[in-house]
Amino acid sequence: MTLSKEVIAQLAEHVENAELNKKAITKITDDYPDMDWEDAYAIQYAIRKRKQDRGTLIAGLKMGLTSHAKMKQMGVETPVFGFLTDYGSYADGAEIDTSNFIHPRIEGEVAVMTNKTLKGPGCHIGSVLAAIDFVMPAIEIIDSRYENFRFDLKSVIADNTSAAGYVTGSNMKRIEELDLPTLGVVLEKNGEIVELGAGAAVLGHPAASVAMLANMLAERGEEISAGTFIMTGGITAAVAVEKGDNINMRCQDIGSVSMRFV
Ligand code: 0L1
Ligand code: MG
Repeated sequence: MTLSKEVIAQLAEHVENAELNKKAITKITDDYPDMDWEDAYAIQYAIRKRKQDRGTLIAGLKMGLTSHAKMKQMGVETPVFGFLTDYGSYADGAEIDTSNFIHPRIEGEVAVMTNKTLKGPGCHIGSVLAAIDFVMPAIEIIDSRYENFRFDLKSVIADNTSAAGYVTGSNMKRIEELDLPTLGVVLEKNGEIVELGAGAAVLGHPAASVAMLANMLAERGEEISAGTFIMTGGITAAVAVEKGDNINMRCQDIGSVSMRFV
C-alpha cells in the first residue's frame, strides 16, 4: 500500500462524486502514479462503504475485463472485480434514464446465483458448477467515471470497474440444462445486430470467472456467500448507447433481455 488512509478516503470521495454528479474526471493515477493494487481496491472498498453508510445495499458482485477481446479493447491485462448496487438494478424491458450516466455502454453477459459458499484459494470450475443455483441472461451497463473511458487498470479498479447498472432477463435455467461455453448471445441495438458472442469469451467458461472471483477474494480473506448474484463478465464487447436506443439481447436457451434508453 502506498497511499495513506486520508488519501484513500479523498480519492474515494472524488471518484464517487464523479458518479453521483455524472461528471467525468481524469484518471487518478495521473496524480498518484505510484499507487498499487491494494490502494486501488482500498479506494473501491471505501466507495462501497460510503454507499452502505448512506443505506445502499450491495446486490451482488461482478467480474470485468474477462475476455481477451475486452482486455485488448481497454489495453489492460488482468480481470478485475467490483460490486453491484441495489439502485443499479433494472428489470427486463425497463426504460432507463440516460441522464443517470456520463457515457453509458452495455455488455452482454450471463449472471449466476450461487447456493453454496465459494471459498478460495484453489476454487475451481467444479466447485463453482456445484454451487450455481441458476443462470440468467443479463446486460451490464458500464459507465467509466473517467473522461473518454481513458484509464489504466488501477484507476478502473478504484472506480468499481465502471459498474453502473445491470438488467436481468425474466428467465432462468438450471446450470445442468446449459452448456455455458457454447451458449450463444446476439446483441441488437435498434433492431440491428451489433455484437455476437459465446460464453467461452468469458475466460473460456463463465464458471471459470466465478472461480477466479473466489480466488481473488480469498487474497483479501473474503469468500462468496451462498445466495450471491454475480455478473460473470462480458461475452460481447461494450457497445455505446444513447437516449432513444432500444436494446435487445437474445441468449441461446435462456431467453432474452431488453431495455430502452430514454
Ligand atoms: O465489466 C467490464 O468488463 C468493464 C470493466 C471496466 C472496463 C471498462 O470500463 O470497460
Ligand atoms: Mg461487464
